[in-house]
Amino acid sequence: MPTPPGTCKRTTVTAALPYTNGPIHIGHLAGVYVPADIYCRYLRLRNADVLFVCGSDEHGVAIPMKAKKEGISPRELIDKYHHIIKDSFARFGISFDNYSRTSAEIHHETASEFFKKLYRQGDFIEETGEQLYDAEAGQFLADRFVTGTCPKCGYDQAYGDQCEQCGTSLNATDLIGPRSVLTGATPVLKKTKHWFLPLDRYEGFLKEWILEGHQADWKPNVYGQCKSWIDDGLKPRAVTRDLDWGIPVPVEGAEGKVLYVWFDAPIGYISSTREWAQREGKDWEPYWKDPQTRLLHFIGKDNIVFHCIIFPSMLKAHGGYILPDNVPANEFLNLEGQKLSTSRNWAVWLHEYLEDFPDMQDVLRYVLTANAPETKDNDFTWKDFQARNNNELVAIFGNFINRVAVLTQNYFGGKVPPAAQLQQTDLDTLGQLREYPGRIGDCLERFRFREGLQELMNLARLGNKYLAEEEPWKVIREDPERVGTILNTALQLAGGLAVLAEPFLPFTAVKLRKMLGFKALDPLPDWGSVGSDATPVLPEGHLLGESRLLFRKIEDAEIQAQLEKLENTKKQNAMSDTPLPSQKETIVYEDFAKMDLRVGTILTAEKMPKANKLMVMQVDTGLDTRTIVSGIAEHFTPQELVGKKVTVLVNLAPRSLRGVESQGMILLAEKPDGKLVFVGPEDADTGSGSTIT
Ligand code: B3M
Ligand code: ZN
Repeated sequence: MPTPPGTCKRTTVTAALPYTNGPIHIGHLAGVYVPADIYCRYLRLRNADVLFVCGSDEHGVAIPMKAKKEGISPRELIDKYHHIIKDSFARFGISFDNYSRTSAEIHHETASEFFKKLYRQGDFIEETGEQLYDAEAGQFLADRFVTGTCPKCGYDQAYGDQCEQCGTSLNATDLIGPRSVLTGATPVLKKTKHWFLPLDRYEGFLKEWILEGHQADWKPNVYGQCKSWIDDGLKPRAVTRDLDWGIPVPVEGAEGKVLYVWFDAPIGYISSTREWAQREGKDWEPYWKDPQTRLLHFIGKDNIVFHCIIFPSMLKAHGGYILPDNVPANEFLNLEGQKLSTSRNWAVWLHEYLEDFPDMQDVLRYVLTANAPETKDNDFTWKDFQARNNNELVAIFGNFINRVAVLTQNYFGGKVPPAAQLQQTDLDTLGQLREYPGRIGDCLERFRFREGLQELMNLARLGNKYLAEEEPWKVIREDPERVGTILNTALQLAGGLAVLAEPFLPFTAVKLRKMLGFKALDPLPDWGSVGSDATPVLPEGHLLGESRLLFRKIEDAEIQAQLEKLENTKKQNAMSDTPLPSQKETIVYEDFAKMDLRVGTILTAEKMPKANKLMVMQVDTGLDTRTIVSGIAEHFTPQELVGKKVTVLVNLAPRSLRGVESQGMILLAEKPDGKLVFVGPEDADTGSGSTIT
């Protein structure tokens, strides 16, 4: 049965281990890391014992595939992206207690021991069977090395181990019409030995643990996927692979084989915990073995089967481990209406965002939480990003805080004034403030982060409404004491925001606490103390700090720059999608010898009036200076062209273009993004007319 949050001794929170085949993008953040971080920050503010672990997932076929594409070794690839990922998480405020990596020795050791225990217990089926093999590449095809049609949903880009469309886990031989990703060849079947985890043997346990035990508290999208797999009948799954990249299978007769990445990766959570415990001098076992520990996995929906069916079956088989209490998987986030894609560079990369929008981590945290795909796929657009920043963070949250700080500075020298005579309106407002820790806390404990953020913004709205109704700027003339009471009340709301915003907007919370005169190392007021008049967050006489704007407006030009970046990506993708024109029919040398190519220099250039694409140029070919007309006016300005050395086909018959005779052809090439470049001998003698052979 689920462990109610308030009754557990400690909480272990894991976040899916990102593959080191690329950087982190907003889909990863919205789906997994921002909600997990909000949840852990909240628990810390409730003085709970929480451990938040993650690390880089450095095995699996995705790594050697990407390394080959980048022309580097798998080792170089994982080092490159592990550091980019780890650094960008830290700069974005994802507050892991430990961020490890599955290439670490401690993980190899932990995963090997785990495998050997199941092996010794006889939990695996050892079987020599037929697997897909690419005879051309001389390699077995597993996981992403093979693609084909999913037998369950018909998706034609399913991988050998999983269909990303419907989430079903697959054995490669299940695929319809499999194709090798390495050579495109149709695979053949070849015998090889592997070790299988007999998931069917855990059907009874899974039915009782999930279908009976978690129907009420697991998200419908998670529970539903588990139910459909269990109802479809579970099959043995290979947990070893014929690969040279991964953790060697630690038993006799397994040369050339490694652990399947989805066998070792979830054990990475345990390794990361062990690594943390070694560093901190703690005992790791209670976080994974004490029944009074609550274990939570934050993941994306394509990882549900591994975290709810396979890993729990492994833990059950091993014995001695607790099982996840909840797996609050999110759906997917799209970008400008299209699926995010690492391979097609269709993404907003975290490390690039941090460069383009310095000191604005919380704006992205805010927008990704406000649009979180908690129950269905959702979309990120740059226009919405700008609107939410300008119309919500600046206009509501920032505006309220700025008014309270400036008015207190102007009327009371920045000191919290006495709350002399509280009127009903003040009491009502403070009464509402007292409800917010519970309202927001309840949302977070049910993994409803969007709702929790909406409640936080409602508190800021309450502050604006209160000031608008009490109008201290008018009352100050005849009743400064009343204004003191109004601002004291408003400051309690501001102090409440400084505490309650921390899980969502940690960078803003720090700025706000400084503005409110807290020192960086002051212990944070307790979550539950917000609104209590026994321990006001901002007592009378407390001196505020220097006031500053918490948020700035985002200008159209900044958004336009991002949209242009995506437009370029679209063009590059379109180019790479467009098959290159096949080679023309073969010509003989004599045909080529007829062409007279010279090095020319453009002396003058001007756009042809009323012809958008045409540029009229005077070109020194070394033989003479002649007029050449080219359709390049949308790619270059006349200024860019003057002095340019170009390759000219000088013996092309003259052609009249819009009444201007063109006497030759300048050679250009088109790049994937559609830009034109000169095929030009930059270092050749200018206008020498030397013949190119
Ligand atoms: N590396 C991420 C993914 O499938 C995968 C998660 C592992 S969590 C143990 O996108
Ligand atoms: Zn499918």
